[in-house]
Amino acid sequence: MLFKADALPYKFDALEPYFDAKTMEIHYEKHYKGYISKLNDAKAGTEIDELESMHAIWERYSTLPSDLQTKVNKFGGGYTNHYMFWMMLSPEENQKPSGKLKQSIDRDFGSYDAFKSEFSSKAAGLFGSGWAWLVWKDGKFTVQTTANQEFIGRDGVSSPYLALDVWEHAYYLKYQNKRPDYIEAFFNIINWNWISEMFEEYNK
Ligand code: MN3
Repeated sequence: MLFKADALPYKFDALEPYFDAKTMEIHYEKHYKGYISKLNDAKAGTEIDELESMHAIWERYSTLPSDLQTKVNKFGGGYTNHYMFWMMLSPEENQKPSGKLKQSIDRDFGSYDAFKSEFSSKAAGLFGSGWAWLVWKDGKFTVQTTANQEFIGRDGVSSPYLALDVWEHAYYLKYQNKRPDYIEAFFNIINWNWISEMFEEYNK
């Protein structure tokens, strides 16, 4: 059972000028596909080789031998995180959370702007490579970060509703060392319409 890259729901240049086409192309073609190929190699011949989704692999994660866990964490995390990241971006600019999602963000952070400020500062402050997340757990939103490709939902109880890749490969061509500028740009192209629908669906 070989995993394949999911098609991007927009073109590489669709997120310009916020995310440039060259970065999107390298990120998708080289980094994202690289994680999938390494995951396929890592799971070949193991107990998870016949599982048909990352969801099924994460459900088994805690029972796996530690060397396989390490590989799933790196490459399965790279696959899962990037898939979420692609889906949470949209060429339709300047969307905002709506419905239950907006209500919950307002309740847990005070306002959208307060949420954005906390998310941006934690993403900017993350040392080295990793991800920043808006996470729903036990009926409450928080902002969390993870190192390298660790998937925040690996514990089975944390549900990510926003994912931001803060590895340098995600922004260095356009933004060089200015990670805060990349984070600010990201907030223009978040697919809040889809995220709001997803939140509504999972919290009926
Ligand atoms: Mn990346």
